[in-house]
Amino acid sequence: MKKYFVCIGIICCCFTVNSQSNKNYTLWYTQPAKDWNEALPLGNGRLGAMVFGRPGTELIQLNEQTLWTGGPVNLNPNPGAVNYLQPVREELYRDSINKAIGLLKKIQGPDTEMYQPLGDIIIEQQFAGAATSVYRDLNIATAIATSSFTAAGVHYTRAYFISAPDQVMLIKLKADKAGQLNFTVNVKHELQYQKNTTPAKELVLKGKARITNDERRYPKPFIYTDSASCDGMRFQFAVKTVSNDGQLTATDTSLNFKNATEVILMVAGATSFNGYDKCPDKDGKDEAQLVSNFLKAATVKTYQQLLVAHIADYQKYFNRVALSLNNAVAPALPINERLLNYQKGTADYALEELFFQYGRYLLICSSRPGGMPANLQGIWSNGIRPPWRSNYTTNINLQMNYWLAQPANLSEMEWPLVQHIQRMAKNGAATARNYYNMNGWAVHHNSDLWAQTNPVGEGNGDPKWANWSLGSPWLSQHLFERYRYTADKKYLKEVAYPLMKGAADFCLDWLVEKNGVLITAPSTSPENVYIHPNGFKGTLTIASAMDMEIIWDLFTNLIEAAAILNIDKDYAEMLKEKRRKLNPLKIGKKGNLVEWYDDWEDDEPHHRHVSHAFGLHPGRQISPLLDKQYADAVTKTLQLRGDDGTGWSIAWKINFWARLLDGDHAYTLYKNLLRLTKEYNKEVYSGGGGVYPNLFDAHPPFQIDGNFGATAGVLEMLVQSHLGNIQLLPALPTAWKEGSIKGIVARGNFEIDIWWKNGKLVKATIISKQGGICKLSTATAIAIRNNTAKSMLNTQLPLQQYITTFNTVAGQRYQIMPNE
Ligand code: FUC
Repeated sequence: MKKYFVCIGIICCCFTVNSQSNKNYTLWYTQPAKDWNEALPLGNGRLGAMVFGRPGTELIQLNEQTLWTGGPVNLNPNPGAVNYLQPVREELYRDSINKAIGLLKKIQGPDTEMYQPLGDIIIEQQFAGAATSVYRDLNIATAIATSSFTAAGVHYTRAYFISAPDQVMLIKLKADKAGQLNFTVNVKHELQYQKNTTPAKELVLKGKARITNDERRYPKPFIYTDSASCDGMRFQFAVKTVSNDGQLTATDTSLNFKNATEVILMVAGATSFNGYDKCPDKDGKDEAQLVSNFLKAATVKTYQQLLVAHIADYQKYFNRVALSLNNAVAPALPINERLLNYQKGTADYALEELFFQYGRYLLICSSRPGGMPANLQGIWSNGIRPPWRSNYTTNINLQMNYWLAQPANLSEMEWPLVQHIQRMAKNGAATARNYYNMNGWAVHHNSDLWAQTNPVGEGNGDPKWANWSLGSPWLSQHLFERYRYTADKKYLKEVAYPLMKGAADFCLDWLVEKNGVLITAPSTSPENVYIHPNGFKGTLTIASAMDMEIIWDLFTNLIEAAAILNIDKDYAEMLKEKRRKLNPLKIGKKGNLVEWYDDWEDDEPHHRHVSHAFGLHPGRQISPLLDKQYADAVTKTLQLRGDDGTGWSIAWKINFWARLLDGDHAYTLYKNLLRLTKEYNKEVYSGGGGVYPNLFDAHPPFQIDGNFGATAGVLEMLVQSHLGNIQLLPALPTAWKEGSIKGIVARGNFEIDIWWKNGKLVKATIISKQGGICKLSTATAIAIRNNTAKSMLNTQLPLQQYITTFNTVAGQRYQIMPNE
């Protein structure tokens, strides 16, 4: 990449993209956004905005990452819960599933809180005649959105970005003829709020979130206080004018600009959130002071300085990875048209590149060190009752959000997840104790800003989701995988290992020995339903395959971690023994991997969850490179589940097929995900999982996990390292004949660039960040420069692979060439 002086809309600046990738990285449209799913997302991790690009009534919908209903978690709201586990088990062992379900509902606590929008900015622009040449875009290489239109011979342009270094949003409006810019700025919110203008002509909106979201007990209007001890979270945002060459007047509730040529607005927002264990009201931060500090600090700088700092900060992360497929050039069409053409079969490799990078863009914009993890919608949500509360759902969704972080070279962006796990481990210890009288820490189906961990459902939730209890071991996988990628032993010792051990303490208490094997009871296979041979439909089981695989994964990771840290030898031996006794995975009559305690039929054969394939991905228990029998069984299971589903389900399937080393099948799923979802598409297909016109993943509704999961899937197609060796191009689709990936990260902290042609490796380079042994696995023999590497054909593997082992020095780059 070279340095370029580039103009985007009305912004000119020096930054490092070439003009082709600039085109490839732009989502653009010739219509304003009709609805939220057409608007374009901006974010700095904390502050988010959806920009509609409407000429007359522009809408900028704002979010702040910490704005949620509620307050600190009540850790023991259901003291009787602890008495029910044994009765549940007894009913379950007798196959009286309905009785077991009834009793299990008594081990439930409150539902989670809800993520809330920060409010709307409305820019009412006056101009003569109709708006023509309407255009809007988002450039994900710079994280800048623009919009423009022409009216009565005047060309109007706007640009928008949200700065992470300066914590403010900038909006620049411009007319190409002097004095033609006339508009009013207003703000609003769906909750109760106040607005005013200050003597400095800042427009301020102040509001308060509900302390409870419980609609059953508190129907509309919402109750803002339900206990004397804590009130809901305060929030505030302000719009300030930082440059204006026309006349500005302020009413009590709006700003009016007349006869201007260029106006620059700055937006800052904050909440009173002061930590997951503090009342956001009486112990809250001073949100007004925060807003004022952000504005004061940023207005000292010029627009150009803010812009340059924003681009430099964003590109520090974004530019680490580049994907090129078949030398693709983006066609000169808006994204919505490209999506429709693509679905009809027109190849659009540039769209495939863009969608891959969009996942990275969204993670950089929604998950920054020091902040919260990306929730079900990242940070972008416009309803006060968002789908699934826009919370953290831990039976797949939160984890999927972070699969890409390490291989996509965005390690920093995963830190909010680690910190949230630390908070959940604290609350989860109380949950394990208060609900089950067990050790360690437990996380159930949902969490939120307040790090809630209890089984949800409030006594009415279906246990197939509400009582799923293995969140702590699954989340612990991320703790260990972070070590595997970064090779940071200090982190492993001080952060990951103690948390993983706490999760294992819970699992060790949760497991029960029955007929010589260890089982979990009660157990579910998240959200799926079986048909029992006796004819009834059930959700509760014993030792679902997923439970066994998740616990296998945690024990395996802990055994490895103890060896790496050279500690806890006896403990590791005990875990090995427990792992050996886990109820074994079974192969069913259709050749499938058995999901339940026995080989029962599914009520919904194409169910979106494929929980029992956990051992294939994200686990590492099943692989065609380890055991053909189980790999064949999981392949059969995936065939039975089919290639459709909700957005995240399709995204998971990309990863599954990549792990099965079937690049073409993984690619079929990637293409399925790039279908415009049903509300925007005349071509009807089942499920509706796909994308919206703004490339947000459609569950439907919008759920960001499918975006992140798809990017992770492409990374799995190009490099895998979960089994210890680094596999170069393990699942390359036939259609991607020629291409390159630069900056992808493999476990061991190796940063890799790969070039291929006609489906074969042409060259690769590997930078060793940490030093140590590098084990490469390739389809052809290779030679390595800069080392005395040994290359040998490993005939033990079921698929013929060349394994090349060599020692690396930290900071060195190694060249890999096919040895033909
Ligand atoms: C799980 C999934 C749903 C949805 C929700 C947020 O419950 O089964 O499909 O993704 O999480």
